[in-house]
Amino acid sequence: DVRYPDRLNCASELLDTTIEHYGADRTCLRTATETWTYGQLRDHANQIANVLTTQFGLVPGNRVLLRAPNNPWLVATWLGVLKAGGVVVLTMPLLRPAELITTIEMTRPDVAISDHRFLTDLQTARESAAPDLPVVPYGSSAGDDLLTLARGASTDFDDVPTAADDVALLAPTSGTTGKPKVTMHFHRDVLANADTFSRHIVKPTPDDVFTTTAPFAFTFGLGAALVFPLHAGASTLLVEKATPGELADAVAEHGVTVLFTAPTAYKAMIAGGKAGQLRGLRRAVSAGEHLPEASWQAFHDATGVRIIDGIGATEMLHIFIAAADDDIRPGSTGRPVPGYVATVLDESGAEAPPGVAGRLAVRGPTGCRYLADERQSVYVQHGWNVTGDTYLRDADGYFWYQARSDDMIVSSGYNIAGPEVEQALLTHPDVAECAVIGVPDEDRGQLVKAVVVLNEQAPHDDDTVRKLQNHVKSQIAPYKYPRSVEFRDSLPKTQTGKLQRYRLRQEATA
Ligand code: 3SK
Repeated sequence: DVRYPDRLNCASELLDTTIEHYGADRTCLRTATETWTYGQLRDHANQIANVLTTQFGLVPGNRVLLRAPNNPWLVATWLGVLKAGGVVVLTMPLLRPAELITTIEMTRPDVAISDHRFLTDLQTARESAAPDLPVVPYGSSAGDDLLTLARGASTDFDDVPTAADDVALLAPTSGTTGKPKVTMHFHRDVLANADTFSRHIVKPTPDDVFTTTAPFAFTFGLGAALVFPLHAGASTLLVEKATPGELADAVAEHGVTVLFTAPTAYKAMIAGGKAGQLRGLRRAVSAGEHLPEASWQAFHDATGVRIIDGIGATEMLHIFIAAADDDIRPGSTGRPVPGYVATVLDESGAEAPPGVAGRLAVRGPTGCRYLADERQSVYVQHGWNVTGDTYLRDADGYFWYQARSDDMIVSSGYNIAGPEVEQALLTHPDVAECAVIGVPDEDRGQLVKAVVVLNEQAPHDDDTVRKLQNHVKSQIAPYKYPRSVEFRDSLPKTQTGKLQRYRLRQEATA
Protein backbone atom coordinates (compact mmCIF):
# COMPACT_ATOMS: atom_id res chain seq x y z
CA ASP A 1 0.00 0.00 0.00
CA VAL A 2 1.53 3.32 -1.00
CA ARG A 3 -0.99 5.63 0.69
CA TYR A 4 0.39 7.45 3.68
CA PRO A 5 -1.00 9.74 6.40
CA ASP A 6 -0.83 13.50 5.76
CA ARG A 7 1.82 13.89 8.48
CA LEU A 8 4.79 11.68 7.78
CA ASN A 9 8.49 11.90 8.57
CA CYS A 10 10.39 9.21 6.67
CA ALA A 11 13.27 9.23 9.18
CA SER A 12 10.86 8.55 12.07
CA GLU A 13 9.38 5.68 10.06
CA LEU A 14 12.72 4.15 9.10
CA LEU A 15 14.21 4.39 12.57
CA ASP A 16 11.70 4.87 15.40
CA THR A 17 8.91 2.76 13.89
CA THR A 18 11.40 0.02 13.01
CA ILE A 19 12.65 0.05 16.60
CA GLU A 20 9.05 -0.26 17.84
CA HIS A 21 8.64 -3.38 15.70
CA TYR A 22 11.99 -5.07 16.09
CA GLY A 23 13.63 -3.56 19.21
CA ALA A 24 16.59 -1.22 19.69
CA ASP A 25 19.20 -3.93 20.21
CA ARG A 26 19.19 -5.32 16.68
CA THR A 27 22.31 -4.75 14.62
CA CYS A 28 21.68 -1.99 12.10
CA LEU A 29 25.00 -0.78 10.64
CA ARG A 30 28.21 -2.73 10.11
CA THR A 31 31.56 -1.69 8.74
CA ALA A 32 34.86 -3.56 8.58
CA THR A 33 35.65 -2.24 12.08
CA GLU A 34 32.43 -1.35 13.92
CA THR A 35 28.80 -2.27 14.52
CA TRP A 36 25.91 0.03 15.50
CA THR A 37 22.57 -1.15 16.83
CA TYR A 38 19.30 0.54 15.84
CA GLY A 39 19.27 2.15 19.30
CA GLN A 40 22.76 3.62 18.85
CA LEU A 41 21.84 4.93 15.40
CA ARG A 42 18.71 6.60 16.81
CA ASP A 43 20.72 8.19 19.63
CA HIS A 44 23.29 9.60 17.17
CA ALA A 45 20.66 10.80 14.70
CA ASN A 46 18.84 12.56 17.54
CA GLN A 47 22.09 14.15 18.71
CA ILE A 48 22.75 15.46 15.20
CA ALA A 49 19.19 16.81 14.99
CA ASN A 50 19.75 18.62 18.31
CA VAL A 51 23.09 20.08 17.18
CA LEU A 52 21.66 21.29 13.88
CA THR A 53 18.65 22.97 15.45
CA THR A 54 20.32 24.47 18.54
CA GLN A 55 23.78 25.35 17.21
CA PHE A 56 23.18 26.01 13.51
CA GLY A 57 19.64 27.38 13.76
CA LEU A 58 18.21 24.77 11.39
CA VAL A 59 14.47 25.18 10.90
CA PRO A 60 12.13 22.91 8.90
CA GLY A 61 12.66 23.34 5.18
CA ASN A 62 16.33 24.36 5.52
CA ARG A 63 18.67 22.48 3.20
CA VAL A 64 21.72 20.55 4.39
CA LEU A 65 24.35 19.46 1.89
CA LEU A 66 25.99 16.14 2.82
CA ARG A 67 29.39 15.11 1.47
CA ALA A 68 30.84 11.77 2.55
CA PRO A 69 31.30 8.20 1.43
CA ASN A 70 28.88 5.58 2.81
CA ASN A 71 29.70 5.35 6.52
CA PRO A 72 27.72 5.24 9.81
CA TRP A 73 27.94 8.99 10.49
CA LEU A 74 26.60 9.75 7.03
CA VAL A 75 23.58 7.57 7.85
CA ALA A 76 23.14 9.29 11.24
CA THR A 77 23.44 12.73 9.63
CA TRP A 78 21.00 11.85 6.83
CA LEU A 79 18.44 10.74 9.42
CA GLY A 80 19.19 13.63 11.81
CA VAL A 81 18.58 16.26 9.11
CA LEU A 82 15.25 14.67 8.19
CA LYS A 83 14.17 14.24 11.81
CA ALA A 84 14.74 17.99 12.24
CA GLY A 85 12.52 18.67 9.20
CA GLY A 86 15.48 19.63 7.02
CA VAL A 87 16.04 18.73 3.38
CA VAL A 88 19.05 16.56 2.49
CA VAL A 89 21.10 17.65 -0.52
CA LEU A 90 22.94 14.58 -1.78
CA THR A 91 26.37 14.96 -3.39
CA MET A 92 28.72 12.39 -4.88
CA PRO A 93 31.88 12.27 -2.74
CA LEU A 94 34.13 12.46 -5.80
CA LEU A 95 32.77 15.78 -7.10
CA ARG A 96 35.44 18.42 -7.77
CA PRO A 97 35.11 22.14 -6.91
CA ALA A 98 33.57 23.14 -10.26
CA GLU A 99 30.81 20.55 -9.88
CA LEU A 100 30.26 21.46 -6.23
CA ILE A 101 29.91 25.12 -7.19
CA THR A 102 27.13 24.18 -9.62
CA THR A 103 25.43 22.04 -6.96
CA ILE A 104 25.65 24.80 -4.36
CA GLU A 105 24.36 27.40 -6.80
CA MET A 106 21.44 25.19 -7.83
CA THR A 107 20.43 23.91 -4.39
CA ARG A 108 21.39 26.88 -2.16
CA PRO A 109 22.08 24.88 1.05
CA ASP A 110 21.83 26.51 4.50
CA VAL A 111 24.48 24.24 6.06
CA ALA A 112 27.02 21.79 4.63
CA ILE A 113 28.34 18.75 6.50
CA SER A 114 31.42 17.00 5.18
CA ASP A 115 33.61 14.06 6.07
CA HIS A 116 36.91 15.81 6.88
CA ARG A 117 38.70 13.82 4.13
CA PHE A 118 36.49 15.52 1.52
CA LEU A 119 36.62 19.02 2.97
CA THR A 120 39.20 20.79 0.80
CA ASP A 121 37.23 20.79 -2.47
CA LEU A 122 34.06 21.79 -0.61
CA GLN A 123 35.86 24.74 1.03
CA THR A 124 37.18 25.81 -2.38
CA ALA A 125 33.67 25.67 -3.85
CA ARG A 126 32.18 27.50 -0.89
CA GLU A 127 34.63 30.39 -1.21
CA SER A 128 33.41 31.08 -4.71
CA ALA A 129 29.73 30.01 -4.55
CA ALA A 130 28.54 30.77 -1.02
CA PRO A 131 31.15 32.36 1.30
CA ASP A 132 28.62 32.53 4.17
CA LEU A 133 27.70 28.85 4.02
CA PRO A 134 28.56 27.16 7.36
CA VAL A 135 30.62 24.04 6.61
CA VAL A 136 30.75 21.53 9.44
CA PRO A 137 33.40 18.81 9.20
CA TYR A 138 33.28 15.45 10.91
CA GLY A 139 35.73 12.67 11.61
CA SER A 140 38.94 14.69 12.03
CA SER A 141 41.28 13.70 14.83
CA ALA A 142 41.35 17.36 15.94
CA GLY A 143 38.03 16.67 17.66
CA ASP A 144 36.53 20.12 17.04
CA ASP A 145 33.86 18.88 14.70
CA LEU A 146 30.25 17.72 14.40
CA LEU A 147 30.88 14.51 16.29
CA THR A 148 32.26 16.33 19.31
CA LEU A 149 29.22 18.61 19.29
CA ALA A 150 26.92 15.59 18.85
CA ARG A 151 28.45 13.68 21.75
CA GLY A 152 27.65 16.61 24.03
CA ALA A 153 24.02 16.79 22.85
CA SER A 154 20.89 15.04 24.16
CA THR A 155 19.89 11.69 22.65
CA ASP A 156 16.21 12.70 22.86
CA PHE A 157 14.61 14.60 20.02
CA ASP A 158 10.97 15.15 19.04
CA ASP A 159 10.94 14.55 15.30
CA VAL A 160 9.36 17.35 13.29
CA PRO A 161 5.93 16.18 12.05
CA THR A 162 6.62 16.96 8.41
CA ALA A 163 3.90 16.61 5.78
CA ALA A 164 4.06 13.52 3.56
CA ASP A 165 4.47 15.95 0.64
CA ASP A 166 7.27 17.99 2.21
CA VAL A 167 10.50 17.75 0.27
CA ALA A 168 12.97 15.38 1.97
CA LEU A 169 15.70 15.06 -0.67
CA LEU A 170 17.29 17.12 -3.39
CA ALA A 171 19.11 14.69 -5.67
CA PRO A 172 21.16 16.24 -8.49
CA THR A 173 21.31 14.35 -11.77
CA SER A 174 23.77 15.00 -14.57
CA GLY A 175 21.01 15.35 -17.17
CA THR A 176 21.07 14.55 -20.84
CA THR A 177 22.51 17.78 -22.17
CA GLY A 178 25.34 18.16 -19.69
CA LYS A 179 23.47 20.84 -17.78
CA PRO A 180 22.68 19.25 -14.40
CA LYS A 181 19.17 19.15 -12.98
CA VAL A 182 18.05 18.69 -9.40
CA THR A 183 15.20 16.31 -8.57
CA MET A 184 13.01 16.81 -5.49
CA HIS A 185 11.62 13.89 -3.54
CA PHE A 186 9.03 13.96 -0.77
CA HIS A 187 9.04 12.09 2.55
CA ARG A 188 6.41 9.73 1.12
CA ASP A 189 8.54 8.97 -1.95
CA VAL A 190 11.33 7.59 0.23
CA LEU A 191 8.93 5.11 1.83
CA ALA A 192 7.12 4.36 -1.43
CA ASN A 193 10.28 2.84 -2.91
CA ALA A 194 10.53 0.54 0.10
CA ASP A 195 6.83 -0.34 -0.12
CA THR A 196 7.00 -1.13 -3.84
CA PHE A 197 10.32 -2.31 -5.25
CA SER A 198 11.83 -3.53 -2.01
CA ARG A 199 8.69 -5.13 -0.56
CA HIS A 200 7.52 -6.86 -3.76
CA ILE A 201 10.77 -7.68 -5.54
CA VAL A 202 13.58 -7.81 -2.96
CA LYS A 203 11.24 -9.18 -0.25
CA PRO A 204 13.69 -8.54 2.59
CA THR A 205 13.55 -10.18 6.02
CA PRO A 206 14.96 -8.74 9.28
CA ASP A 207 17.77 -11.30 9.05
CA ASP A 208 19.06 -9.95 5.75
CA VAL A 209 22.39 -8.15 5.46
CA PHE A 210 22.41 -5.58 2.61
CA THR A 211 25.37 -3.98 0.89
CA THR A 212 26.34 -1.90 -2.12
CA THR A 213 29.27 0.16 -3.35
CA ALA A 214 26.98 2.81 -4.85
CA PRO A 215 27.18 6.11 -2.91
CA PHE A 216 23.96 7.43 -1.34
CA ALA A 217 24.04 10.36 -3.76
CA PHE A 218 23.21 7.82 -6.46
CA THR A 219 19.74 7.00 -5.19
CA PHE A 220 20.28 3.36 -6.20
CA GLY A 221 22.78 3.24 -3.30
CA LEU A 222 20.53 5.17 -0.92
CA GLY A 223 17.77 2.57 -1.29
CA ALA A 224 20.19 -0.34 -1.19
CA ALA A 225 22.22 0.57 1.89
CA LEU A 226 19.90 2.78 3.92
CA VAL A 227 16.19 2.91 3.10
CA PHE A 228 15.45 -0.74 2.26
CA PRO A 229 17.39 -2.40 5.09
CA LEU A 230 16.12 0.02 7.75
CA HIS A 231 12.54 -0.30 6.54
CA ALA A 232 12.81 -4.09 6.94
CA GLY A 233 14.61 -4.09 10.31
CA ALA A 234 17.59 -5.67 8.55
CA SER A 235 21.25 -4.67 8.73
CA THR A 236 23.54 -3.02 6.23
CA LEU A 237 27.26 -3.36 5.59
CA LEU A 238 28.62 0.10 4.71
CA VAL A 239 31.47 0.01 2.22
CA GLU A 240 33.26 3.27 1.41
CA LYS A 241 35.11 1.97 -1.62
CA ALA A 242 35.86 -1.51 -2.99
CA THR A 243 37.04 -3.18 -6.17
CA PRO A 244 34.71 -5.95 -7.42
CA GLY A 245 37.08 -8.50 -5.87
CA GLU A 246 37.07 -6.74 -2.50
CA LEU A 247 33.29 -6.44 -2.66
CA ALA A 248 32.93 -10.20 -3.20
CA ASP A 249 35.28 -10.89 -0.28
CA ALA A 250 33.25 -8.52 1.94
CA VAL A 251 30.04 -10.33 0.94
CA ALA A 252 31.50 -13.64 2.15
CA GLU A 253 33.17 -12.24 5.26
CA HIS A 254 30.09 -10.37 6.56
CA GLY A 255 27.43 -12.85 5.46
CA VAL A 256 25.82 -10.37 3.05
CA THR A 257 22.54 -11.75 1.66
CA VAL A 258 21.34 -8.81 -0.52
CA LEU A 259 23.78 -7.17 -2.91
CA PHE A 260 23.09 -4.16 -5.13
CA THR A 261 25.69 -3.32 -7.77
CA ALA A 262 26.22 -2.62 -11.46
CA PRO A 263 26.36 -5.22 -14.27
CA THR A 264 30.08 -4.59 -14.77
CA ALA A 265 30.80 -5.52 -11.15
CA TYR A 266 28.81 -8.78 -11.41
CA LYS A 267 30.78 -9.63 -14.53
CA ALA A 268 34.13 -8.69 -12.99
CA MET A 269 33.48 -10.73 -9.83
CA ILE A 270 32.87 -13.88 -11.87
CA ALA A 271 35.82 -13.16 -14.20
CA GLY A 272 37.99 -12.65 -11.10
CA GLY A 273 37.14 -16.11 -9.76
CA LYS A 274 34.96 -14.88 -6.89
CA ALA A 275 31.87 -17.06 -7.47
CA GLY A 276 32.52 -19.00 -4.24
CA GLN A 277 32.20 -15.82 -2.18
CA LEU A 278 28.79 -15.04 -3.71
CA ARG A 279 26.88 -18.28 -3.31
CA GLY A 280 25.37 -17.17 0.02
CA LEU A 281 23.51 -14.29 -1.65
CA ARG A 282 19.73 -14.46 -1.45
CA ARG A 283 19.32 -11.48 -3.76
CA ALA A 284 21.57 -9.77 -6.29
CA VAL A 285 20.14 -6.58 -7.80
CA SER A 286 21.59 -4.97 -10.91
CA ALA A 287 20.75 -1.52 -12.31
CA GLY A 288 22.35 1.64 -13.61
CA GLU A 289 22.91 0.16 -17.04
CA HIS A 290 21.53 -2.71 -19.07
CA LEU A 291 22.45 -6.22 -17.86
CA PRO A 292 23.31 -8.34 -20.92
CA GLU A 293 21.76 -11.79 -20.99
CA ALA A 294 25.22 -13.40 -21.22
CA SER A 295 26.29 -11.73 -17.96
CA TRP A 296 23.08 -12.89 -16.24
CA GLN A 297 23.71 -16.45 -17.43
CA ALA A 298 27.39 -16.49 -16.48
CA PHE A 299 26.55 -15.27 -12.96
CA HIS A 300 23.78 -17.83 -12.59
CA ASP A 301 25.94 -20.70 -13.87
CA ALA A 302 28.75 -19.80 -11.46
CA THR A 303 26.72 -18.99 -8.32
CA GLY A 304 23.20 -20.37 -8.73
CA VAL A 305 21.93 -16.82 -7.97
CA ARG A 306 19.35 -15.26 -10.32
CA ILE A 307 20.21 -11.57 -10.71
CA ILE A 308 17.28 -9.16 -10.42
CA ASP A 309 17.76 -6.66 -13.24
CA GLY A 310 15.94 -3.37 -12.88
CA ILE A 311 15.57 0.05 -14.41
CA GLY A 312 15.40 3.07 -12.16
CA ALA A 313 16.09 6.77 -12.44
CA THR A 314 16.98 9.61 -10.11
CA GLU A 315 13.76 11.22 -11.35
CA MET A 316 11.77 8.22 -10.03
CA LEU A 317 14.08 7.79 -7.01
CA HIS A 318 14.51 4.03 -7.50
CA ILE A 319 13.63 0.97 -9.58
CA PHE A 320 10.21 0.81 -11.25
CA ILE A 321 10.58 -2.15 -13.65
CA ALA A 322 12.12 -5.44 -12.50
CA ALA A 323 11.37 -9.12 -11.92
CA ALA A 324 12.39 -11.64 -9.28
CA ASP A 325 12.61 -15.41 -8.88
CA ASP A 326 10.74 -17.43 -11.51
CA ASP A 327 9.36 -14.25 -13.11
CA ILE A 328 12.83 -13.35 -14.37
CA ARG A 329 13.36 -13.64 -18.12
CA PRO A 330 17.11 -13.26 -18.69
CA GLY A 331 17.87 -10.31 -20.98
CA SER A 332 14.57 -8.57 -20.11
CA THR A 333 14.31 -5.88 -17.45
CA GLY A 334 11.03 -7.41 -16.27
CA ARG A 335 7.60 -5.93 -15.67
CA PRO A 336 6.38 -2.81 -13.87
CA VAL A 337 6.93 -3.11 -10.13
CA PRO A 338 3.54 -3.35 -8.31
CA GLY A 339 2.38 0.24 -7.76
CA TYR A 340 3.82 1.44 -11.13
CA VAL A 341 2.41 1.40 -14.66
CA ALA A 342 4.76 1.49 -17.64
CA THR A 343 4.31 1.69 -21.38
CA VAL A 344 6.15 2.41 -24.62
CA LEU A 345 5.29 5.58 -26.55
CA ASP A 346 5.69 6.06 -30.27
CA GLU A 347 6.85 9.24 -32.01
CA SER A 348 3.39 10.82 -31.70
CA GLY A 349 3.12 10.10 -27.97
CA ALA A 350 0.60 7.26 -28.45
CA GLU A 351 1.14 3.84 -26.86
CA ALA A 352 3.15 1.61 -29.18
CA PRO A 353 1.82 -1.93 -29.74
CA PRO A 354 3.74 -4.90 -28.29
CA GLY A 355 6.96 -5.62 -30.15
CA VAL A 356 7.43 -2.04 -31.36
CA ALA A 357 10.29 -0.02 -29.87
CA GLY A 358 9.67 3.47 -28.52
CA ARG A 359 10.23 5.74 -25.56
CA LEU A 360 9.79 4.15 -22.15
CA ALA A 361 7.17 5.95 -20.03
CA VAL A 362 6.16 5.25 -16.44
CA ARG A 363 3.93 6.54 -13.68
CA GLY A 364 3.52 5.59 -10.07
CA PRO A 365 3.88 6.76 -6.49
CA THR A 366 7.22 8.47 -7.13
CA GLY A 367 7.82 10.77 -10.07
CA CYS A 368 9.82 13.57 -11.47
CA ARG A 369 9.73 17.03 -9.94
CA TYR A 370 12.72 19.07 -10.99
CA LEU A 371 13.72 22.02 -8.85
CA ALA A 372 12.91 25.16 -10.87
CA ASP A 373 13.73 23.65 -14.26
CA GLU A 374 11.75 24.08 -17.44
CA ARG A 375 12.91 20.65 -18.57
CA GLN A 376 10.16 19.27 -16.28
CA SER A 377 7.79 19.37 -19.26
CA VAL A 378 10.20 17.27 -21.31
CA TYR A 379 10.41 14.56 -18.66
CA VAL A 380 6.73 14.54 -17.66
CA GLN A 381 4.32 14.43 -20.58
CA HIS A 382 0.55 13.77 -20.21
CA GLY A 383 1.18 12.37 -16.73
CA TRP A 384 3.87 9.96 -17.94
CA ASN A 385 7.49 10.19 -16.84
CA VAL A 386 9.35 9.77 -20.14
CA THR A 387 12.72 8.37 -19.20
CA GLY A 388 14.86 8.84 -22.31
CA ASP A 389 15.36 5.09 -22.77
CA THR A 390 14.21 3.17 -25.80
CA TYR A 391 12.40 -0.07 -24.92
CA LEU A 392 10.01 -2.54 -26.41
CA ARG A 393 7.30 -4.43 -24.53
CA ASP A 394 6.45 -7.99 -25.54
CA ALA A 395 3.01 -9.60 -25.62
CA ASP A 396 3.50 -10.88 -22.03
CA GLY A 397 4.15 -7.37 -20.71
CA TYR A 398 7.93 -7.81 -20.28
CA PHE A 399 10.10 -4.79 -21.12
CA TRP A 400 13.25 -5.20 -23.23
CA TYR A 401 15.95 -2.52 -23.29
CA GLN A 402 17.03 -1.24 -26.72
CA ALA A 403 19.16 1.89 -26.20
CA ARG A 404 19.53 5.26 -24.53
CA SER A 405 17.61 7.89 -26.45
CA ASP A 406 19.98 10.73 -25.68
CA ASP A 407 23.60 11.78 -25.42
CA MET A 408 24.29 10.44 -21.96
CA ILE A 409 27.12 8.01 -21.55
CA VAL A 410 26.52 5.19 -19.08
CA SER A 411 29.87 3.69 -18.12
CA SER A 412 30.19 1.13 -15.31
CA GLY A 413 26.91 2.37 -13.87
CA TYR A 414 27.95 6.04 -13.85
CA ASN A 415 25.88 8.53 -15.84
CA ILE A 416 28.35 10.84 -17.58
CA ALA A 417 27.28 13.79 -19.69
CA GLY A 418 29.54 13.99 -22.76
CA PRO A 419 29.31 17.79 -22.99
CA GLU A 420 30.60 18.14 -19.44
CA VAL A 421 33.74 16.15 -20.30
CA GLU A 422 34.13 18.29 -23.43
CA GLN A 423 34.00 21.41 -21.32
CA ALA A 424 36.76 20.06 -19.09
CA LEU A 425 38.93 19.14 -22.10
CA LEU A 426 38.45 22.51 -23.69
CA THR A 427 40.07 24.19 -20.69
CA HIS A 428 43.39 22.52 -21.67
CA PRO A 429 45.61 24.77 -23.80
CA ASP A 430 46.41 21.98 -26.32
CA VAL A 431 42.74 21.36 -27.19
CA ALA A 432 41.21 23.26 -30.08
CA GLU A 433 37.95 21.37 -30.41
CA CYS A 434 36.53 18.12 -29.12
CA ALA A 435 33.51 15.84 -29.02
CA VAL A 436 32.89 13.25 -26.33
CA ILE A 437 30.75 10.21 -26.99
CA GLY A 438 30.04 6.80 -25.48
CA VAL A 439 31.26 3.82 -27.49
CA PRO A 440 30.21 0.20 -26.85
CA ASP A 441 32.50 -1.61 -24.42
CA GLU A 442 32.21 -5.18 -23.22
CA ASP A 443 33.28 -4.47 -19.64
CA ARG A 444 31.81 -1.04 -18.95
CA GLY A 445 28.74 -1.06 -21.16
CA GLN A 446 30.00 2.17 -22.68
CA LEU A 447 33.43 3.75 -22.70
CA VAL A 448 33.99 7.52 -22.64
CA LYS A 449 35.76 8.46 -25.88
CA ALA A 450 37.06 11.91 -26.78
CA VAL A 451 37.66 12.90 -30.36
CA VAL A 452 40.05 15.84 -30.16
CA VAL A 453 41.39 18.44 -32.58
CA LEU A 454 44.69 19.60 -31.12
CA ASN A 455 46.24 23.01 -31.43
CA GLU A 456 48.97 22.95 -34.03
CA GLN A 457 51.98 22.82 -31.73
CA ALA A 458 50.76 19.85 -29.65
CA PRO A 459 52.22 16.45 -30.58
CA HIS A 460 49.78 13.67 -31.50
CA ASP A 461 51.30 11.13 -29.11
CA ASP A 462 50.62 9.05 -25.98
CA ASP A 463 52.07 11.74 -23.72
CA THR A 464 49.45 14.19 -24.91
CA VAL A 465 46.73 11.56 -24.37
CA ARG A 466 47.88 11.08 -20.77
CA LYS A 467 48.16 14.84 -20.21
CA LEU A 468 44.58 15.37 -21.39
CA GLN A 469 43.25 12.48 -19.32
CA ASN A 470 44.94 13.79 -16.17
CA HIS A 471 43.67 17.27 -16.92
CA VAL A 472 40.06 16.03 -17.04
CA LYS A 473 40.58 14.14 -13.77
CA SER A 474 41.75 17.35 -12.13
CA GLN A 475 38.70 19.28 -13.35
CA ILE A 476 35.78 16.95 -12.76
CA ALA A 477 35.08 13.64 -10.97
CA PRO A 478 37.86 11.25 -12.11
CA TYR A 479 35.45 8.50 -13.25
CA LYS A 480 34.36 10.83 -16.09
CA TYR A 481 37.77 10.96 -17.81
CA PRO A 482 37.99 9.74 -21.44
CA ARG A 483 39.58 6.31 -21.43
CA SER A 484 39.90 6.50 -25.19
CA VAL A 485 41.27 9.57 -27.01
CA GLU A 486 41.50 9.96 -30.77
CA PHE A 487 43.12 12.90 -32.58
CA ARG A 488 41.57 14.27 -35.78
CA ASP A 489 42.01 17.29 -38.01
CA SER A 490 38.34 18.30 -37.85
CA LEU A 491 34.97 17.31 -36.36
CA PRO A 492 31.69 16.66 -38.18
CA LYS A 493 29.38 19.70 -37.97
CA THR A 494 26.11 20.94 -39.43
CA GLN A 495 26.11 23.95 -41.72
CA THR A 496 25.22 26.11 -38.78
CA GLY A 497 28.31 24.90 -36.94
CA LYS A 498 26.61 22.44 -34.55
CA LEU A 499 28.61 19.38 -33.60
CA GLN A 500 27.23 16.11 -34.98
CA ARG A 501 28.09 13.66 -32.24
CA TYR A 502 25.71 11.11 -33.67
CA ARG A 503 27.98 10.75 -36.71
CA LEU A 504 30.92 9.87 -34.48
CA ARG A 505 28.75 7.37 -32.63
CA GLN A 506 27.66 5.82 -35.91
CA GLU A 507 31.30 5.44 -36.98
CA ALA A 508 32.12 3.74 -33.67
CA THR A 509 29.40 1.14 -34.09
CA ALA A 510 29.75 0.63 -37.87
O1 3SK B 1 19.79 5.97 -12.63
C1 3SK B 1 19.64 4.77 -12.43
O2 3SK B 1 19.99 3.99 -13.28
C2 3SK B 1 19.00 4.21 -11.17
C3 3SK B 1 18.79 2.89 -11.15
C4 3SK B 1 18.19 2.31 -10.05
C5 3SK B 1 17.84 3.05 -8.97
C6 3SK B 1 18.07 4.38 -8.98
C7 3SK B 1 18.66 4.98 -10.08
C8 3SK B 1 18.91 6.44 -10.00
